[in-house]
Amino acid sequence: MDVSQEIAEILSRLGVDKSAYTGGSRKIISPVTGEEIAAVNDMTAEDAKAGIAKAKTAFKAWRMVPAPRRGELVRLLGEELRVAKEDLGRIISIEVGKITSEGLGEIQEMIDICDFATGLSRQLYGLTIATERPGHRMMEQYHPIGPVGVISAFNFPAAVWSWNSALALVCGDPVIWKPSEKTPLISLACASVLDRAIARFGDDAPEGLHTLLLGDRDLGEALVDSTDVPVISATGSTRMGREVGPRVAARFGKSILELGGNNAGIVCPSADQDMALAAIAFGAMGTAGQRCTSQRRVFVHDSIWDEFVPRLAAAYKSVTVGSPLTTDSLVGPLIDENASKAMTAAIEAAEAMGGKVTGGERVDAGHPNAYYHRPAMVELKEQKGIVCEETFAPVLYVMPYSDLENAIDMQNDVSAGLSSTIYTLDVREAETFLSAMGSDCGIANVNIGTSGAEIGGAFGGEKETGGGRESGSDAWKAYMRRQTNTVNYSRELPLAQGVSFDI
Ligand code: UN1
Repeated sequence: MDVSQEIAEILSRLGVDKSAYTGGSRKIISPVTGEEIAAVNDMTAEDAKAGIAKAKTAFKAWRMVPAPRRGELVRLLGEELRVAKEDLGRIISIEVGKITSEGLGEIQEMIDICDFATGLSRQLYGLTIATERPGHRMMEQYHPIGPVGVISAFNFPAAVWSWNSALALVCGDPVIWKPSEKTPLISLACASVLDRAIARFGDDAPEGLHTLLLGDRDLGEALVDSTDVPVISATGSTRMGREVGPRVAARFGKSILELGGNNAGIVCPSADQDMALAAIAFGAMGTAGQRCTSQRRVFVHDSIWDEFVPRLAAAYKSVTVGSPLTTDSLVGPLIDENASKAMTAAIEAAEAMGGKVTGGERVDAGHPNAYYHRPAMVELKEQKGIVCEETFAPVLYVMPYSDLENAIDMQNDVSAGLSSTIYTLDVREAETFLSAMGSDCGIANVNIGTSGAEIGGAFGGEKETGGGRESGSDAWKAYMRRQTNTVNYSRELPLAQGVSFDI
């Protein structure tokens, strides 16, 4: 069966109407084969406006549904995702090119956040705070804030939506989703799965609780500029975030930005080298280097360079590159020709700086319009030029260091600040890396890779990564408005700070 037929069967099984993905003007190409697998109609800015208006009405009802009851909807979504896991994972493999276990892993991440959010729905706590005035009580509470606009990227086309939606829904907020124009099919499938959960949930889920906007950037712009969408959660390039952030701020909206990464690891003399090798292999070559958490730089201590770097090069030579739909491939295709060109250009730039390249060449997987590359590592003497930029492809820059403080400075000396890691068995080195003088990233690990974060932690990073936090910990607070309440139950009116105002 060819992939377009398979996609059609899966989508119909998931309840997606055929008219949604056939006969439209936007051709959807599978990176696996380079063939057209669907043709989707773009929506218009008018559709976006209508979606926002519906979400605004839905908000009025949804905010009054008790949070634990809202959690029940997300629990049902988790159940539906469990049932649809294989199908959804397969769509991701076909539409984005992730290998099977990574496609399924992405759906597992969605199930996990649903479990998290269901529990969270009973824990949207504020504090009670001691007041200086007698006969008074002070507390804070969190209230639903309004429709949340979610703008997501191709590389985590479903999980990023679910991190945002599961939290937003339990927090009492409708969601309007503008996915990448490269991934409408998994978006349609996710919307359909959520509709199934809503149908089981019952009447207290208002119409307009979730809206999918398929199409170009004008749809995203409608969200970004609307005062009816108080929160915009945007995942994508720093270039995109640079436009979104100020526009949302200009209307005093809140944005949660999850942008680029240029994630590094440091391999110390005491490192468990087998473990470091496996972690770097997954971090740098996994998902064909197309995660924002992908490892792009590694600093290897001089004393172990000659032992470690050849082993890494051997892994780059032996990794299986090929169709993600077969079980033995570890590295699938790049998303499109542009990604392939960017990869080649980065390698050429690094070579021009004297870099020694292993891998990187295009691999013939029998599909001339699909872009498979062997992952590349480039050994360099120092960090400069292209190394300081994020190239969304599997290119790893390998550089030596002699002093840990200097390695930490180099790792921090890029504009992005998402993820980072250190491989060491030395507690002083590990703790230094995690300390105030250590990694400046939102994620800093010890003896695991830069990618593959669990949903329980807050996910996001500093500097040009945008500063937003999604997913676990207390990231939910960004989806609610905080209110401080002071109640006077006395018969006096003492003013704060001892001010007197007698009339
Ligand atoms: C992304 O690439 O946008 O840590 C998100 C990870 C995943 C999420 C990546 N849990 O790699």
